[in-house]
Amino acid sequence: IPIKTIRLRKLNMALVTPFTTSFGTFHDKQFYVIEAEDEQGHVGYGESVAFTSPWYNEETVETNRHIITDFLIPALKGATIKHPEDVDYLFKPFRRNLMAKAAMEGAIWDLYAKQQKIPLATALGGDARTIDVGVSIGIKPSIDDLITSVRQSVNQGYKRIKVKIKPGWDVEPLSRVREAFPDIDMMADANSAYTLNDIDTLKQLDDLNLMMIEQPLAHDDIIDHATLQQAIGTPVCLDESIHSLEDTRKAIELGSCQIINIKIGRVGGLTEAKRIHDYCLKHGIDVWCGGMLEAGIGRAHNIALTTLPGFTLPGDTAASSLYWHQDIISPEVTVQNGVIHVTNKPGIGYDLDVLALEKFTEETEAFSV
Ligand code: OSB
Ligand code: MG
Repeated sequence: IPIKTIRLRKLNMALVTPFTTSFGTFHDKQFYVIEAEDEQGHVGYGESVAFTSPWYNEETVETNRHIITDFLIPALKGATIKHPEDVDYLFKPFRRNLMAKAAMEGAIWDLYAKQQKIPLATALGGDARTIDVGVSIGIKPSIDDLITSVRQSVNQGYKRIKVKIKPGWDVEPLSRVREAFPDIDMMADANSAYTLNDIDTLKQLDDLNLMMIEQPLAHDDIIDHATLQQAIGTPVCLDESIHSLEDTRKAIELGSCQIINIKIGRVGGLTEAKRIHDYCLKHGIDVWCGGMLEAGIGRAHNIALTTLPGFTLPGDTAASSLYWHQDIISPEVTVQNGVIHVTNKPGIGYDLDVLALEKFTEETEAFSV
C-alpha cells in the first residue's frame, strides 16, 4: 500500500444536545481526522476517538496527536505495507495508545480498500447489506426527560434503547421506562460507576428484563465482573475492560461477561476488532459495535465493521442528526426503521463533505512518508 503523505486535521464540532455519562458531560467533540494519500491521489480517512480529558480511558485528543506524529508516522517511513493488517504489526512495539493506532490504521484500511476499488466492509470480510441500530441515551435532568427521550427513539424505530446509569440514577429511572415501554429491547450502561458493594442495587435490575448491563464495575477489572455475573441474571457486557483479543479470551474463560461491545478505537484498530469478532463468533459470544460520539468518518468505519456476521446485536451507530447539526460526510448517516443500509462505494462508503470538513478544521499538518 504505497503511501505518500499523512495529513492531520484537528476538528471541533458542537453536539446538538449535551451527552451525560456517569463520568461527565460532553458538549462538543474534538478529534483528529487522519488522511493517508497515495501517488494516485486516493485518500483514506481515519478518525481519532479519544476525548479531551482522560475520563473514559487514559488517552486524550492530544496524546493521540503526540503518539501519531512522534511514533506512528515515523514507523511508516521505509516500511513495506502489503496489507492493512501489517500496520497492526508495525505498531506493536509501542505499548497501548490504542486509539492513536486505530485512527492511523483506519486511514490505511480505507486507503487500501479504495486502491482495491472495494468497499471497506468487503475488505474486512463483511457482507451484510443492512445493519441493526440502537441508540444510547445519556443521563437526563429528570425521569420525565428520560421517558420523553426514550419515546422519541422508539418512534424513530431504533431497535434497542440503551440508558446510561450511575449510582442514584438506576433502579428508579429504569423501572419507570420499563413501565412506560413494557416490550422494548432495553439495556443499561454504567461506564464503571459501581463496585461489588452495590450488588444489592445491581440485583434489583434483574426484574427489569434488560438485554444486558454494560461495564458496571471498574474500567480495568475482569475479576469482580465474573463474581457479579455469578450473582445476577442480567447478562454482563464488557466495554472499557476489553483492549485486545487476549483480554477477550481471559474475560470469557473467567465468565466475566456474556456479551462484548467492540469499539475499534478501544482495541487498537479494525485488525484487532476483527480478531475479537472472529473469536467471539467461534465461541458463541454475542458482540455489537459501540460508539464514541464519532463524526461521520468514525461512524462509517463502525458501519463497515458491523457487516461481519458475529455482530448479532444492534450497535450504537445512531443517525448523524442526533449528534451533529452538520456531519462531515455526505450523505450523512441515516437510520430507517432501525437499520442502516450499507453503501457499496469503495472504501468507507461515504464521500467527505469538503466544505463541512474545512469549516470544522482548526489546524492542519502534513507529513511525507
Ligand atoms: O460507554 O459506550 C460508551 C459515549 C461516550 C463515551 C462512552 C460511551 C458513549 C456512548 C454513546 O454510550 C455511544 C454513541 O452514540 O456514540
Ligand atoms: Mg459503554
